[in-house]
Amino acid sequence: MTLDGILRNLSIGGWCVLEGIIPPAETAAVRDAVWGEIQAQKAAWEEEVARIGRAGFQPPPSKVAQAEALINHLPQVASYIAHPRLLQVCEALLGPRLRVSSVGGISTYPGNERGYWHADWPYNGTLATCLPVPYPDFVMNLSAIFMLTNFSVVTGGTLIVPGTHRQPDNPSTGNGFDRLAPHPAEMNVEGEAGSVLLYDSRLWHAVPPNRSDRPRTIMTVRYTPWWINLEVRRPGAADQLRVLAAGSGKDNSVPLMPRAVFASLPEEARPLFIHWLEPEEAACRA
Ligand SMILES: O=C(O)CCC(=O)C(=O)O
Repeated sequence: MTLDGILRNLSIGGWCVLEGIIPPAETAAVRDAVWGEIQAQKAAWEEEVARIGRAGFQPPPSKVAQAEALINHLPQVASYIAHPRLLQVCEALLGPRLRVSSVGGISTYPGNERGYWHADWPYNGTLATCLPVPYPDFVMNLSAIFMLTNFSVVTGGTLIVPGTHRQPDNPSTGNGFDRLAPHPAEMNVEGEAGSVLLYDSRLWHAVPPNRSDRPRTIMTVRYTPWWINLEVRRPGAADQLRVLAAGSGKDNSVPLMPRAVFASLPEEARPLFIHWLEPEEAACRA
C-alpha cells in the first residue's frame, strides 16, 4: 500500500496493518525472545497484578502476561522498531524527531479473558497521566502492535472498534459504554506474524480472547512526538511525582535505558531512545 493509502486508512478507520516489518525468517526468533522475557518477568507481573487489585483498579484479564521495558532486555528488536516504512508513516503524522515512549510484550494464553475497552496513554482513563476529556481531535500518539504469531479470530487478533479514534473519550474514562461488553462494531485485526498493527492511540481496543491451543504473543511500541511531556513517565521525575500525588490513577512510568544497552543499538534506532538514558552516575555504579 502507498503512504497515501496508509494515511487514509489511519485517518478514516484509525488503524492499518503494515506487512513484513519483521522478515519471515526472523519472526520465530523474535517471538521466542519476547516469550522468554515475558516468562523471566512472570513474578514481577504477578506482583503488579496483585498491586493493581489491592489499589481497587480494574484487574488485567486472567491468563494474560506482560513484560515491560522489553528494549532494555532485547535490544535486538530495535531495528524492527526503527523500520523505515514504519517511521515514514509515524513521521508523516507526528513530525520529525520522534521518540519511543514504551516497548512491552504481551502473551495471551489459550482461554484467556478478554480485556477492557481502552485507548492507550495518554488517553487511558485508568492512568494518573491521562489527558482530561474531551480530547482535541488530532493525532498525538501512535501505537504499534508487532504480531509475533498470526492474528486471526481464533488466535485472537487485537479487538478494535474502527473509527472510534475520533471520539472525545473512551470507555476507560467512564464515558458510559460498558468497558467489558462486546461492541456491535468490534472486529479482530487479522494478519501474519511479522506484520504490525499501527493505530491512532485514541482507537478503542481490547485484549482479545485466544481460542487456539497456543499462546499468542505481541510486542507493543508507542511512538510519541517530541512535544509530548514524557517526564510524567520518568521514574522519580518532579512531574511524575506531582501527577501521581495529585491523581488517583495507576502509575505508568517506564524504566530508563542502561547506557550499555543504548550503545548496542543500531545507529538508526538511537534517536528514538536517546531521551530515556540512565544518568551517567547510574552507569558508574553498575
Ligand atoms: O493484546 C492485544 O492484542 C491488545 C493489547 C493492548 O490492549 C494494548 O497494547 O494496549
